[in-house]
Amino acid sequence: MTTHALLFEEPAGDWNEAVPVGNGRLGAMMYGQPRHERLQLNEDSIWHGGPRDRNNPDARANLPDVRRLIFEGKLKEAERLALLSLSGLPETQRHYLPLGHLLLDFALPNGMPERYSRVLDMEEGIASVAFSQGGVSFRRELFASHPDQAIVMRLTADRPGAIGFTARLERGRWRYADRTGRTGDNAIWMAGNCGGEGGSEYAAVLKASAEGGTVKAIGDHLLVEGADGVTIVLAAATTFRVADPLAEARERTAAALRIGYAELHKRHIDDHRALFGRVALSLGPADAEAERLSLARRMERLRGGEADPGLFAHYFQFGRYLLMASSRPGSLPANLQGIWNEHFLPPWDSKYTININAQMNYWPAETCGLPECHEPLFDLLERMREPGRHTAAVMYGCRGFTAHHNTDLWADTAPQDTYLPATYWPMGAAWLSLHLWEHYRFSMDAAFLRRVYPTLREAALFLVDYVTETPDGELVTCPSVSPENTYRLPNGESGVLCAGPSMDTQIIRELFAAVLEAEGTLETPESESLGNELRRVLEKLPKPKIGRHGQLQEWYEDYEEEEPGHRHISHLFALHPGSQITPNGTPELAAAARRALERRLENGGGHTGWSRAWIVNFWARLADGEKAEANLAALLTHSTLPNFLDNHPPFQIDGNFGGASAIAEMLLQSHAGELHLLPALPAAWPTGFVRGLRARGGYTVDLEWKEGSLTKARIASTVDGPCCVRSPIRCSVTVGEKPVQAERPAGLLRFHAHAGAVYTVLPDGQRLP
Ligand code: FUC
Repeated sequence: MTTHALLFEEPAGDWNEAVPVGNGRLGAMMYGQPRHERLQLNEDSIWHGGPRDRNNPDARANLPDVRRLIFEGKLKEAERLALLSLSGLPETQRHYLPLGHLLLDFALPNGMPERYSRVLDMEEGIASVAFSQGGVSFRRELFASHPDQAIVMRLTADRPGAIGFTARLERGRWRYADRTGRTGDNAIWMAGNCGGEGGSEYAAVLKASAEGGTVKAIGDHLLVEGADGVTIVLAAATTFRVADPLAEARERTAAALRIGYAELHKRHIDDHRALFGRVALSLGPADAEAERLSLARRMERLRGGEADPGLFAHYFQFGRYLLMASSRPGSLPANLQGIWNEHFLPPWDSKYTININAQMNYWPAETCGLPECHEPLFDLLERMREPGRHTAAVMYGCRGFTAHHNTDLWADTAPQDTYLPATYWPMGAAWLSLHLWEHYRFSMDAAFLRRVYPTLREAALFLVDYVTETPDGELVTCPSVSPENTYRLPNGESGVLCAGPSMDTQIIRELFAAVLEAEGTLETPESESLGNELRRVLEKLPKPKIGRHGQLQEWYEDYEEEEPGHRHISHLFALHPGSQITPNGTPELAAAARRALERRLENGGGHTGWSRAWIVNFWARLADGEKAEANLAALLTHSTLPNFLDNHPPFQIDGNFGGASAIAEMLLQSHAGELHLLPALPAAWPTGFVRGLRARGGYTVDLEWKEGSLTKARIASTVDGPCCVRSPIRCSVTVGEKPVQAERPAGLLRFHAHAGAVYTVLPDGQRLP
């Protein structure tokens, strides 16, 4: 067992106690029951139904009236007309489905299981179960191999011939597989249609090989008897990617068994460690006693107020583990449940909610050293361009491409639901496009920027056309919403549709600034540049406003809100993940953002996992380590399931990713043109180190601290350029033993960094060890 392991004392009684493995495309939740093992299975492209054009053909004709009614304050009339003319036809997108279960029924010696243990080893990406029964020790190891595109389970016992079980694949009582059977004498399969018009065909194959004993396929069961050791491999596919999913799954399982367990295991561990091992984090002295405790016990201690910084470090690494397991090059992006969904009608369809949730999933991708895991999101965004262009043209008569607050497997861009506070929000593509820009800022890869510039440009172009003039001559989005909050007019009427919610204006600023900078970097010729159009809009965008409570205003007007503790905190986008508000650069706005955040919290905010995770990121950006740590503790104690997965409730994965991102933000920030070292270090983590965090500008940063202050930083630069470090202690910089010339205005250290060089930053008076 490695240092990053989650321990469980008992088998999972339900899904919320089972542990996840995944390779980006295939996922499994392992229960670890000695006699009746259960793996709940997913394949990322198993969704109900096919692609459709759901754009409402009556949108464009009614748009001017919807706008007029909003500006006239006739909210109910505006809502009614929006509901009729802007909603998708039909109202919902597609939903994600489980593949099914692998059920293993074991023949065990008499007696009760003893010395039971269940472990999720995050460093190796292996879930395992061990117990003894009737004097025999049994062990099962499970992983989802990315290199071999299969789920692999190895079963061993310390007595020859002790392993026997039957295995079958199923989809539950009310969604039986369409077809099942055996193939050859050691494999079984199930296949069918995902359902709905245009639904994909899916197939899964399970194949086994044993040392000693026998393996037989009978009917649609596998029967293993008297084996010393067994390897089972499972593959699945759909027509979303391949023409013949059954043939594909058969070939994958056959290829995996030909490779053999030892090699499968090695290839998996090499692949997994190469990504996982990039970042190391310690938030306190090694605590061997805590590391021996089960996760349940540690959570109980934390809830009782006991300190356990190591558990926060595990939460951080679990977020990284989950991103690797649910989003790898070639897979679909991590959805609301990552890839782990057991429901045929999952909460919120287990799809991509793009007014916060999908974006939050990817916040740790760059900072936490997993930039390639970001790629599936870019692929989805790329697929959204064509439908998004159509939506922009048909619904709004605009150029460019747009999407609303959700998308699905088919990159659907038409509005989802008829849920007024969320549905009529045209900013989904713009926000997602900013992820391309972030990827560039971290890597400084100009070839990547050149490739994605057309997408950024098209997202901006839509907004150039979409914004409309207020009576005061400012340019705002309309209709839109401040996701998903409700405001009250002075006359008592309440509503959600509005003109110019702060978040939209902030996203426009961030996106347009990105496009302008990209055009500068890429030297886009004047004739092709969007520059003039963007600058014309930027000049007329409303400025951020501070409202009557001293809070950053959520809407164009200083409305009262219906639910002041609302889970969405959209108007703080400019603080995080945006970069327009910083305590040093815009202190007044930062104070107003703080006030807005405090008001949410004073009124019961942070009650969903993802909302709490966003709050921690905000506190980190406000450089308040104590508040960040307290809210992180609340995320773990109030919004985390027994298997460490985030609890909305129910399970929703975004909080895990938002929490991991927040821990990185507490230790290092780079959004303000400087490397801010330990910006929000709480007193609870006085000693520690982090290695391998990535920063904008092309840097990788290691930090060490003691007694709450920085003792050493190591900055590896991949590009030539000015480097600015912010640290509360005066520091100097060297390359090896050689001092580097630097300017040192208060709190800052400025020097010229060279590509390939590694810089050591030490507080004054401290020498290299
Ligand atoms: C938004 C949020 C909900 C939930 C859902 C998936 O609608 O407001 O809290 O996260 O997405």
